[in-house]
Amino acid sequence: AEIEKDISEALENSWFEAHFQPIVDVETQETRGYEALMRLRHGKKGLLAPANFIAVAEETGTIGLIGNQILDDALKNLASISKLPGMQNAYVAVNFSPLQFEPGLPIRIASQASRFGIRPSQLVVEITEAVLLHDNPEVRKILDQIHEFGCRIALDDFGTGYSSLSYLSRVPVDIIKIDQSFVRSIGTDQAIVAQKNRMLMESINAIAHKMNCTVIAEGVETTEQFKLLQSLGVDCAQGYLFSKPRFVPDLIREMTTSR
Ligand code: G
Ligand code: G
Ligand code: MN
Ligand code: NA
Repeated sequence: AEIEKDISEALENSWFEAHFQPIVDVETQETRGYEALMRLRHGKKGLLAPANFIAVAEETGTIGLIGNQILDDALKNLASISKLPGMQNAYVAVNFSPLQFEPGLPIRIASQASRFGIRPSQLVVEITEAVLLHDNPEVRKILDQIHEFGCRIALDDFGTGYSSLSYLSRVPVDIIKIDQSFVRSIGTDQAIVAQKNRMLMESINAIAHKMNCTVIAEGVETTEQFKLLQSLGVDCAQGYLFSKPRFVPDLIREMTTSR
């Protein structure tokens, strides 16, 4: 209905934008890369967050076309950021829906990366376990091809699903993103929950490192949470403490005027 109309209008007018949220190195606090978070800049309604339309786009099958616009916008924006001093190795992590894993995806990624002058190592493909749920050999082959090409695979929302651990042996995962729910309790008055989540994050970090994966903690909002993650030896952090997802031209303007 209403939202379907918004989506088709947005597709026609290229209203989908990838906003960038920095992912920072826990030791140096330098930005290593960005997660691309989709927004729909509606001609009349303003900026719409994906919560309003992703489920509908998945049901109606438009998510593939939306995903293509987001991938292109993310690569184009990363190309601009890469030109700034010291940013030539920055990466962008793009979220992919299960429905996007069709046989044409690896070739599309390769051709769009080359079109925008992005090296494969500068693209991270973020998946959730929804992508892996049925252990579809076709999907695994596609992930293998993307990994072989040189892009990294990140497992998002880690620790919240049904059997996240078993995927680590079957899929070429390079990055594990600790879900924000673990970080959120740190520093609240729920001391026992916080203590248990601290131990869980410590264990996830150890497993991930044993599997040669980089660990990113999400949803970091306070200095206290950040310090704890530093002490746990987590590699990178992402969250409002550093920045909200930003419209990339604004981000670039600030990066070029603040130096
Ligand atoms: O950006 P938040 O800002 O509101 O994102 C909400 C949810 O939407 C998150 O679970 C996120 O993974 C998902 N999401 C954000 N951008 C994209 C995208 O480009 N593609 C897909 N499939 N999901 C996205
Ligand atoms: O599911 P996924 O991890 O892809 O989506 C990340 C979601 O979390 C996005 O909606 C993003 O805007 C949001 N987010 C990013 N950083 C923070 C944070 O520090 N706190 C909260 N509450 N949400 C965040
Ligand atoms: Mn994500
Ligand atoms: Na997440």
